[in-house]
Amino acid sequence: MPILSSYATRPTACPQATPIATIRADYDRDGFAVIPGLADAAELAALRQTYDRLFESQAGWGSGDFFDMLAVEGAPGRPAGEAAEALRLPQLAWPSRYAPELAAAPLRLAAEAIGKDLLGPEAELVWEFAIMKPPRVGAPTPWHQDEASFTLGTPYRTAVSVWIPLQDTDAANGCMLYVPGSHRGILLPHESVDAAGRAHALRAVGVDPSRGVPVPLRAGDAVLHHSRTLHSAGPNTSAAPRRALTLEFAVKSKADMVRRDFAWNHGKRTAHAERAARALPVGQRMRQSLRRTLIRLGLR
Ligand SMILES: O=C(O)CCC(=O)C(=O)O
Repeated sequence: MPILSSYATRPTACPQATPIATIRADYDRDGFAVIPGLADAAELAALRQTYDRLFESQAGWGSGDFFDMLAVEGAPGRPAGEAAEALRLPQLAWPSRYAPELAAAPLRLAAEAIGKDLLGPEAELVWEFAIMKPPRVGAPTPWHQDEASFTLGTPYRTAVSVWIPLQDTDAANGCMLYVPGSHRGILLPHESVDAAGRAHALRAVGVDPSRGVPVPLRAGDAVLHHSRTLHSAGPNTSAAPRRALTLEFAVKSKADMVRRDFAWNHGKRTAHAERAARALPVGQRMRQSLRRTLIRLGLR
């Protein structure tokens, strides 16, 4: 595959940027690769302010984009209307909807260049989310493979995620952990973190956590991973928030469309997906449902 561009065109971020060939070799061997110097300090400082504004205001709650990955909204003892309880793993999907400046951020363009380097020029951003682990109570991110979340109609089977922390990350505040080489193994069965499938997060079944390698990063560095690579992140025991942005890239194609849901996604009805459905105009909701039916019947 041709090397199209390089994030090394951003000399202010890191004068010794790693050549894309090294990133590719690490990624092919391990299923993840560190990218030094993806973002510069000023960009990260501005982004931290944006995060704090978005998470404090719970931007995107009504449209279902804001939720706690582990919580079961509406369960006995939990408020139904808003995330008033202590959040332990809040996520905001599509943060650039709420902070449009993110769409043109230099770190996003640099990540996209790497996505295209690895997957080809047709690769595009397919998913974007922000996670904030609150100080002291931020929960671990369960072991999972991103592929387990690809639901019926997802127009790709493989994706590359670029994980960009907005401050230093280590074992104390929840750095990423990866099982090297797991992208070449099978997709493990997964289960919802709550038995009724109301919470967002999935966890892989049968993981040996001792095989996980922690990947601490300096602010400005990033790490990318294959959609089958087993990964998790530790709790945040520090006194400061741990903020991170994930940008996922893939090549969409009809031939690669997911045409059957995985068993663990069958009964999944998350509260935030219900909020999202309620926020959609009826016509759009009906078109979505028709599309899913046609895919299921093999007519699309
Ligand atoms: O930020 C985290 O805690 C986890 C992120 C993650 O699982 C991902 O980017 O795929």
